[in-house]
Amino acid sequence: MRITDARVVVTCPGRNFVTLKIVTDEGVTGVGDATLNGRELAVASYLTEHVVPLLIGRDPARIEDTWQYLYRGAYWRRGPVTMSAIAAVDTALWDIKGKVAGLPVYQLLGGRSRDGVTVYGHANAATVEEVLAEVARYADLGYRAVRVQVGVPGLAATYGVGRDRLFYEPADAAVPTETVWNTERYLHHVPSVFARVRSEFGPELKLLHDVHHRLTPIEAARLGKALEPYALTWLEDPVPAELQEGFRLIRQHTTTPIAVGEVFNTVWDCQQLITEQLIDYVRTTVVHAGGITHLRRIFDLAHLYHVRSGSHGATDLSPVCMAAALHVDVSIPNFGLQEYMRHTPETDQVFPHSYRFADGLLHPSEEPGLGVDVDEELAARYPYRPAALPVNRLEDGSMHHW
Ligand code: EZ4
Ligand code: CO
Repeated sequence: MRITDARVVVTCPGRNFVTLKIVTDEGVTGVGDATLNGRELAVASYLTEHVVPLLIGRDPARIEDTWQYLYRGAYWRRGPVTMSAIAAVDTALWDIKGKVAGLPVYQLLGGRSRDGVTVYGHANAATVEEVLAEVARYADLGYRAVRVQVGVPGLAATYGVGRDRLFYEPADAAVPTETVWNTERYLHHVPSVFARVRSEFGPELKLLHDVHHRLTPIEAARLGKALEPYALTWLEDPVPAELQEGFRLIRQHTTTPIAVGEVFNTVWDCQQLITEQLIDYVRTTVVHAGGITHLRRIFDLAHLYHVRSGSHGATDLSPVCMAAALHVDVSIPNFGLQEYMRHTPETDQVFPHSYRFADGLLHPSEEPGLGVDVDEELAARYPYRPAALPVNRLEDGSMHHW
């Protein structure tokens, strides 16, 4: 079998997605997500100009060799653009291998380790009263885990508090929206929110919170300590993670579990975090961390150090990524949680898929391969629309982390 074609599909059914579709001489095709929020066309161009020409004529069965060829062959290693492009190729090749074998991809990864994939939903609201109603809605839908983000009094906009209830979408404008941040107000407010949520919903519901890289280690340590009575499942991205040893200070001060990694693209980004047991959940995912092949390498290292998976699954990761993530999630020994933000009906139509949600769990497709596709004709009806993620400033105008 040989690869005869590879097409890069850019589409905007409500938000932008980049998808690679690999075609073989035997008519078997595979898909991979290549979406990098706010930088979509950089990956599309990397694929079209530098990767697709190398794929034509290759044996699609050689997944590991193709991964190494694209990683080492670029000379310029790592980085989100390169690794998202490699991820798309890798994911599509796993899809093809599953279809050729007549098996869902999770069977090729060792088979099921669990009945289903526990996911968390997103309760976002401006006020505490509203967010309690949102948490209740997710609990009613059967969710066993909920991430809680709430507006901070005195701040016009807060990360994770969307304009639309069900479809939170931060990439909202061609030129980044500017938001304003105040750490003192935030640190003062958040513990009181979780006190309310925990007392209302009891001990069983898993609660999570995303700091979105906005604190320093000592501030994060203070927040982690303040949240201990409310037994969070994780505190996410407490600080920017370029400095991996920065997490040691947080660790020394709090038993609140720490999750990080949605912006990581290789195992090297979390090597120290994992091997020094500075985190509890690693949030790397298929599309941004080099595909199924490399993600499994990260999770295997994590498993040695009691670190569990907690893959990113926001709406900018397409149903193709979610389909692939579920095959990994259901098969690995150290699965923790999977983020799940519902896509809009338009997106679901462009990416027909057969994974399904029931009782707080997602179930991977039982079809051969990944069980997801891209409808290229429908995709063409939704042209690309430039959309960037926001930026964030302190009240004195200083650039801060978003
Ligand atoms: O801001 O996916 O945990 N989820 C998140 C997301 C990210 C976006 C970035 O593209 O932090 O909402
Ligand atoms: Co996050």
